[in-house]
Amino acid sequence: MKTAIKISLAASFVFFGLLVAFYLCDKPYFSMSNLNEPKYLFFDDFSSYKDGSDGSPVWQSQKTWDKRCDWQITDGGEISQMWVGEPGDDCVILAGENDWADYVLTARVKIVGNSEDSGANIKIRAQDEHDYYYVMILPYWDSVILKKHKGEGIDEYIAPDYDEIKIGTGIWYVLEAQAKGDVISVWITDPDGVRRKTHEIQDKSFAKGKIGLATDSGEAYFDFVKVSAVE
Ligand SMILES: [Ca+2]
Repeated sequence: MKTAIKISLAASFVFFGLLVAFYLCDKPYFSMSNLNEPKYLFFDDFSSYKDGSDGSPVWQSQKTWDKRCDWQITDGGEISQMWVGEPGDDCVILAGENDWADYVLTARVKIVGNSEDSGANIKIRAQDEHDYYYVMILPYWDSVILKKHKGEGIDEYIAPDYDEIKIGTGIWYVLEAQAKGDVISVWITDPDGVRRKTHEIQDKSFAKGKIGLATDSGEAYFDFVKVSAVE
């Protein structure tokens, strides 16, 4: 009798464990690979998508300036965007939740091509395709830029550009954009592993919002996108 109870208890645990495992596997922000990193609000290394897919439904490509850009998961397990529009066009893709407030977004970013306008950026506290903070790297100008975008076509500098770095093309950089209260901070890590703080400013425009990736007049790749809560 006791053995029978033990066996049925064990079976219940196994059944319940499987249920939990299946539930977690189904969550887009909670792949089994980040079970060891529970502090992430979000993690994507793009390894779980089919080549050529667009990252949906986790990532939502935005229609900006009446145009929706094509984003693609490449066979390297990165998400990329090949620019096909006019100079100044922006391709934006968003993920995450509207109520994320204090967090740091980390992403690997690589730009291919080096026209005067070509750049890539990561966005924090995004309300929609037009309203957010963003951190952009521009290889032609060797600059890291922190800006705010409010409404269609309105771009606002909220901090001086950081120019004390060489931004190469075809090379991975790690960008970190942090929002904590009204303080926005930015770091960049170069291919040698040197991490520099490029910005720390105060701004109250956006208190919460999603994360985003974008290209400006160029082709760029993004990988290892992580969002960690900041206490
Ligand atoms: Ca990857």
